[in-house]
Amino acid sequence: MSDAVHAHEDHGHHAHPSGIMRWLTTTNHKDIGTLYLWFSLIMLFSAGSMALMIRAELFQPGLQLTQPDFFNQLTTMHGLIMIFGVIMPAFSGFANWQVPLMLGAPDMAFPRMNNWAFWILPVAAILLLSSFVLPGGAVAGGWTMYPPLYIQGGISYDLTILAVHIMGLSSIMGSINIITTILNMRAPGLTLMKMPLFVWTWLITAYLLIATMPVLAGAVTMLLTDRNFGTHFFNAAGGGDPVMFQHIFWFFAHPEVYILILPAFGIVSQVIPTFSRKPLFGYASMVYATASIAILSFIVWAHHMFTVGMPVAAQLFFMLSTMLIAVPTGVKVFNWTATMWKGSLTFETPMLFAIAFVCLFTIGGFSGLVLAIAPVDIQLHDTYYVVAHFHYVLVSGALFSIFAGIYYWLPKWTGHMYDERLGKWHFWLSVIGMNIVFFPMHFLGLAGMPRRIPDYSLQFTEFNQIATVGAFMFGFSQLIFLVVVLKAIRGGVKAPAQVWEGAEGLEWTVPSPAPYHTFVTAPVVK
Ligand code: HEM
Ligand SMILES: [Cu+2]
Repeated sequence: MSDAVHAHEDHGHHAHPSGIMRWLTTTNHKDIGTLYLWFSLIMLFSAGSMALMIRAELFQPGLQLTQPDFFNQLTTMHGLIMIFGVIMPAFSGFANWQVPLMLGAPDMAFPRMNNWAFWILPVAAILLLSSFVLPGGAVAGGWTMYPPLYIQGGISYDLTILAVHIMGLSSIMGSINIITTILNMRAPGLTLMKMPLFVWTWLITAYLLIATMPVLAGAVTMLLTDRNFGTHFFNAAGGGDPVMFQHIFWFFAHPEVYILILPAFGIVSQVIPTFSRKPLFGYASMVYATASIAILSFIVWAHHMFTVGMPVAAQLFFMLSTMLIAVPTGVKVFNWTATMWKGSLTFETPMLFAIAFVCLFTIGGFSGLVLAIAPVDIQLHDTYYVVAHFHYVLVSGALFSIFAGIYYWLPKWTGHMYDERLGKWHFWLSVIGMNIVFFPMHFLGLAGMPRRIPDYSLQFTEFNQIATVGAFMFGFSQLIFLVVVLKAIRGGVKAPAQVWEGAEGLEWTVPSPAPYHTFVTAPVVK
């Protein structure tokens, strides 16, 4: 009894450790958000340099800089790290910083689990990156991990499976935390249908993660036992089926692509109303559209495998269900446009990235619809057209929304305004560079250039050269972003609590920088 009382008194406000121990042991949602965001930025530069090596090799036909096997390691690790190491952790960083602030909650529901969810990520990153120096090099079978390649490879394949398990565990812990926080820790009066859209999109994303990460874990565990323990799940010689892997993998990975985009929809839905000085058009329809996209994402997976040979009825089902996703997505694009309609618009950097998101993500959505047409996809599958598609949705979609969100909330996080002039330079160089890299890839794909090859036929040279020039332009302009962030951390014009004139939400009621502990007593929302 007295022990319990003692323990209760002890908990709370003693001085928290400083230096490295502050970060290792932190249970503070803002610290953990910052850790996620820095981790993501470091991974962006490491996977980004792999992309530049890939593009440098592809500047000319023939083999210049890399051997084919190393080239395949670069494309595989680039994809794996960009998805699991950059986009997902960045969104977790936003969730940690913003969900409690937007809900008027003092912290996340499970602060210690929050600490674990982050700190196992660098372990996974080290497993992945260090495999470059192991015998046989890093994994080279593509981020999609298809057998038989993934059954045949060396030790790095086992390490990658372990890394995928760790990253999945981190996502599940993060999601449990986010769902519990949103459902239980909202300020009095903040009903679900009053929540900021960013919180809504993360709530739905967290459910997607909990539903699909175990599927991925199952798939890679079966790979592991096929590799090491004599099972034959995916080995045709032993009665297994490699196509079964593709079904299991894409049952995870198509919802996964929405995990990579729903929080982006959330960020853009915060930024556009602010700089339009109007409330979001169609709030409720945005919530329902997000939920519909999430539900539909479970029934379209085989659009990634039209070429494996499936009954016509199945082809039709997956083609039409995929096209159905364009309806709620169209609702969203309509609502963002309608929010801007007759608003008093201003074009600060967050808004520029958000507008670019709406325009360019839509291009990616359209090329997705083209790919969804089964007979067309049989021509375009595994060509550069697919590469163009997913970079439009992931770079000008997910990544641009992350930039929009960083510029939008950086003054709240650091207490300083970022350098608007440098921000605009970063925006324009990124948006122009990005289109120079990826737009020509549509033409390359239509002309038949396969993806994942280090060498190509002569007729593809010009578009590849253009793409490589754009890639270096895009890549190096990210250094401007790094400078902007560092400058804002070190100083600059002091940011007021209400950073943006038109912004609404509880995060703008606390000072900038947001104090270490906020909403110790809950605000009341009317
Ligand atoms: C209207 C929405 C969308 C449609 C109709 C669509 C459709 C498709 C189809 C049919 C493919 C398969 C192409 C092939 O391999 O032959 C594909 C590939 C892909 N999509 Fe989408 N998509 C949409 C949105 C998205 C979004 C939002 C993301 C991510 C943020 C995304 C990421 C990807 C990726 C990464 C691949 C390539 C997977 C791989 O083979 O490595 N897509 N998409
Ligand atoms: Cu898909």
